[in-house]
Amino acid sequence: VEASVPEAQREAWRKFSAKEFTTKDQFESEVVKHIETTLARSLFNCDEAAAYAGTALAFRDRLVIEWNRTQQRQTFADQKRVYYLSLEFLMGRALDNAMLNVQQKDVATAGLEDLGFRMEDIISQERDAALGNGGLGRLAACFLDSLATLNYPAWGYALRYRYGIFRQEIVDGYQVEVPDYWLDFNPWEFPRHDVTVDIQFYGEVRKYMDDAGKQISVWENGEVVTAVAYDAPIPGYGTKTTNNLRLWSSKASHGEFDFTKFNSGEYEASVADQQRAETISAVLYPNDSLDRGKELRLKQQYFWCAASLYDIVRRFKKSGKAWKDFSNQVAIQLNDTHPTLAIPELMRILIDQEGLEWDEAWSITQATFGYTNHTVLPEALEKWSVPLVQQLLPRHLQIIYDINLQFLQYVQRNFPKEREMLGRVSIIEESEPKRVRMAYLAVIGSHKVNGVAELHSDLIKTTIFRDFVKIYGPDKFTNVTNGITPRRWLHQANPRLSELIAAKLGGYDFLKDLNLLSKLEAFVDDKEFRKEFQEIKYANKVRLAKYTKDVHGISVNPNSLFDIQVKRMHEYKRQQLNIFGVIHRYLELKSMTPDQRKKVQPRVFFFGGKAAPGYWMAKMVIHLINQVGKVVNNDKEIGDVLKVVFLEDYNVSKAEMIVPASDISEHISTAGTEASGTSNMKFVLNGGLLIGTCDGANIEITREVGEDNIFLFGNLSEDVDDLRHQHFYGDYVLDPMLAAVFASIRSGTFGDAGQFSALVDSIVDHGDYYLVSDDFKSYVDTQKLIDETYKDQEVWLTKTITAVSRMGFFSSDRCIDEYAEMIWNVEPLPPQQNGA
Ligand code: 8GP
Repeated sequence: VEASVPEAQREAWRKFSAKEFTTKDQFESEVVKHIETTLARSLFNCDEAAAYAGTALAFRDRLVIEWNRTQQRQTFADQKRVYYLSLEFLMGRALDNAMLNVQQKDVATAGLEDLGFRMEDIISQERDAALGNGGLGRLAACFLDSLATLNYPAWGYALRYRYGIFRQEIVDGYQVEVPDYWLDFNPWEFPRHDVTVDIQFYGEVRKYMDDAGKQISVWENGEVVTAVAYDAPIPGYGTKTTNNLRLWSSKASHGEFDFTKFNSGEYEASVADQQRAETISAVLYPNDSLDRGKELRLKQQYFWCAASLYDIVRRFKKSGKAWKDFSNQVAIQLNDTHPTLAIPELMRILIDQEGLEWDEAWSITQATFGYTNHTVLPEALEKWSVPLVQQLLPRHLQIIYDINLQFLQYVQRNFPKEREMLGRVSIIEESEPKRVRMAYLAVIGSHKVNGVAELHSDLIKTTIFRDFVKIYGPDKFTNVTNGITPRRWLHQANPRLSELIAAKLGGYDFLKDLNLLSKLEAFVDDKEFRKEFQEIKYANKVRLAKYTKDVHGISVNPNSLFDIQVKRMHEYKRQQLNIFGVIHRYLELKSMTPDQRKKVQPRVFFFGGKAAPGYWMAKMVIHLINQVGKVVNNDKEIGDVLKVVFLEDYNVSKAEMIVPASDISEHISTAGTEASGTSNMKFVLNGGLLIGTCDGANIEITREVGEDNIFLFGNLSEDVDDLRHQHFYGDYVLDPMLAAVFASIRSGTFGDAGQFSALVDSIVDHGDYYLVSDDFKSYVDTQKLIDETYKDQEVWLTKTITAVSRMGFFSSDRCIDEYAEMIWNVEPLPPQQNGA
């Protein structure tokens, strides 16, 4: 590696090299310097926003020092790196995380107090980086935290959306979407105007024979858009390793706008190109599990894949190694099928630009990629129309056809008697128009395919990828059960619980080795510990109750059982089952005498989550929840016994407040539909119990915490097909309690019944695809059991403490070690003691 400063002058550099603050005074001096100079403010006009900015910049400087060192170290060490390609990184806020990971929050808290500010107020000034929809994006964010914490040389690659996931407002009980422009002030990103890549679209492919008689393909005459890199530092916890998240932003390739057109009076045309280019990275698609096949989305995917691969290849080529070493230096993980175009793109680079033969290029490609599947829902599986791909990426379509040809020939040779299989496994679906099945391309182009929880990984092998298991053998398919970072989801979200655990275990090692939590079980009968544990839960509930009052104007009693379901709104996640259960409870309460009602366990049902803007049914459920809340919360007869709250605009930073406040949280998807779930893990880790179906990671959570410490209900995934069949042939009876719920909705108890008819009809008349009726009784009975159990607070407390102590398995650190060993074959690169 070439250094730009000659040896003789380096002494001066070393002497004046930036240093990290370690004391309160140094911190304050950094903050004040930034407020006075970077922001041009003073003590006379420093509001909380400015104090946040100063604090963030002080910490940013600190991160940058280690970030630079980490990148140098990784370049010198020249060992294999991981590249995590994800269209979504749902990061949330960065400041609190940075302070805790570099272990300087206490210093900063004291420093800010000196300067006249409260840490809480400063933290809450930051906007969430909401570059994701839900689970998949948040998982990617947890993985970055674990990769850095475990010292793996790793980069994330994504798009720098100008608008993240929309902000949700509830107006008259309906969801309204508001754009999330989050880049007004973002101290965490570094524009790299010198790191750009020109990305081509459209055009055509010219083929010719070169002098040696080899066929050459040239992709030419397209439109070019420039990708500009923006980098963000990702600090590990308790390590100096600070990795990089690179986000690509799109801009017109010829700079600002077309002056020739401008000068000749075509003002609008002169900026049109520029705007078209910038549109590519403008907005995150807000569908959490529906593929709409829009051209702009395909453009985003290619733009991001091509820029990232160019970057990765450029870095590899600097090392001067031979191509056969590529997959020893580079592991690329495809987070769902969104980055699948990286497969034909790498083939194009290797063949068209680097002149490799097909077979060698293909074996490098397969050895480089791994693919993670996050869903079996058919509507979520990406399929791009062939004419669209032909037009936008003509050379890639040829390569995809070539990959398919080779693959189908292989299948034919090995399974000569199974001719129907060819049509089933072809990358090209013979529909009208024909479509490219991206999941198949991802499976074929990767050396490992993984699901995200045991049940899910088994299901993909017997459903969507069944033929591929036969073709490649079972070893290509594996499982890595999801996890969460205990730094954000325990230490940051629930500092008092983290502190209590540290006090019992003799330090914070458990944040790096979550299995140490098992030692907590020894304190399950410790009176003092139990008391503190319970006090912390209560304080967290008080905080959520206060928020509910301040923001939504609804008073809730923190002594009630807090029941929470927060996640994207989707029929398969069955928020409708929950709200129907609430209505059933309300009807029961109404039929009781006041004395009987007094004996009922008071409960607050909290809901939160966004619906995709075009997902009508999900929006209907939001509306029903709000309508039920309106009726129930204002019913004097009911009082505190039942409350219903819809928490507006659920996001990562709100989750940090909501999760620690649960007694029960709901993870009640139709069995076989939720690949894993990750909030289930967060809730248990924070001392809440689950009500859930036998689905996704709920099953493994049950195995870890024990059947006594979770409330399972409902039909099993192996019975789902039969039950659906029975619905289809009218061979079933609607659950009578549910029928009563529907009667009350239809009678107008919750407002104009017409608006909910589609929701009710989907269950009564249209096959009840998500089996709400089949699971209703079991759900209601289990909720009763929860009420009974909760009445004995000592029993409840024992369950929650026991469950927390058994959650070690669900750290995302465990996931990353599994990926590293089974899929990537990479080693950590810890910083040296001397800081080099
Ligand atoms: C989610 C799965 O639904 C969830 O079960 C799982 O825990 C999570 O991924 C992480 O593995 N899937 C998505 O969030 C998803 O498919 N999002 C689409 C927007 C791409």
